[in-house]
Amino acid sequence: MLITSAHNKFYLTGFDGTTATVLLTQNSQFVIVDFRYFDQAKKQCSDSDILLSDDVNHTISQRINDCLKEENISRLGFEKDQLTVQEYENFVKDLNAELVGVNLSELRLYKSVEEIEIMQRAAEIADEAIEYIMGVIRPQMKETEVELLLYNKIRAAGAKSFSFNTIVASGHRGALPHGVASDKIIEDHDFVTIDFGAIYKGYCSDLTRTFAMSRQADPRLIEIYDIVLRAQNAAIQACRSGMKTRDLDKVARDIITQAGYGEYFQHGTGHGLGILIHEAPRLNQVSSETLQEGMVVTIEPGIYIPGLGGVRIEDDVLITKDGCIRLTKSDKQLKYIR
Ligand SMILES: [Mn+2]
Repeated sequence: MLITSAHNKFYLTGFDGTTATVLLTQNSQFVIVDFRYFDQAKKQCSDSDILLSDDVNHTISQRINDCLKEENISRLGFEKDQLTVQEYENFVKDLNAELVGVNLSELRLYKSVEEIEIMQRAAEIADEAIEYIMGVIRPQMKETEVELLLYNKIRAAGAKSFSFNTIVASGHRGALPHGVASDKIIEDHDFVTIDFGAIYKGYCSDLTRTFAMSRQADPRLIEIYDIVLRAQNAAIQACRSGMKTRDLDKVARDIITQAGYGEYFQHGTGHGLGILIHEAPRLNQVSSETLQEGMVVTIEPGIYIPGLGGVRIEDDVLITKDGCIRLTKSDKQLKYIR
């Protein structure tokens, strides 16, 4: 099996540099790198054989072909959802094996004890950062200023970066489910939704909190907050090993629909989380996976009303036999900043 995606290379070998090709055979695990990454690969991939490539006599394809020949391999799997057409054509032309497309999206479904420990810390870093922000955010700040404060906080706590472009959506921008931080000034009575995460030791957290800048916030948003919180808590209460992902989505969706806001909740209730911010399983109305012990997923219902604003509340949970354990633990009672 040829591994070309950064996330699966990291998962399988520990290599987190930008350029390497990984080859898994029945007997061995090869990491093929050029001189820039040789020392790094030696250090990070202690279970692998490190092969040096260059542009002339030992190209990546030649290195792979040597291994194929050595182990008498005629069929080689590749990640069919991860190669460009150009890269695929080059491999077909250069490699002495039949290429077989494989989808590895289920490879990282179940988290090990070590992975869960790391993800717990990634979640704690996000918890600490949102608590800090709620203490320092003030009217007249730009959304991007809040983003920068968050960034400095997670970096100081040991995170490598955000796990995706941070959403800071205040006032009417709260109606944008993916309203990344803009130049908008946060006003005295805005609701503010912040959705962000930290990458810690290669693993993502994903946390959303919505809060009010003052008690004079729009009462319709305060009502919506209560509905979203009930939906989110109900889904957390309901989730357990053996449950169908679409049934979990339905728990949150039914509460929002019964409250009359179904048409304003158009995304799924959550998604798997790990090395990637979005991975298997998906929690939405059509997903047919089954939750199992060891999966980590987000639970994040929301209501978004154009012209008014929106509310989303998100936690990361570890699925257990009888329920789930929350990895993110920030308080969810509606907070008024002033
Ligand atoms: Mn999320």
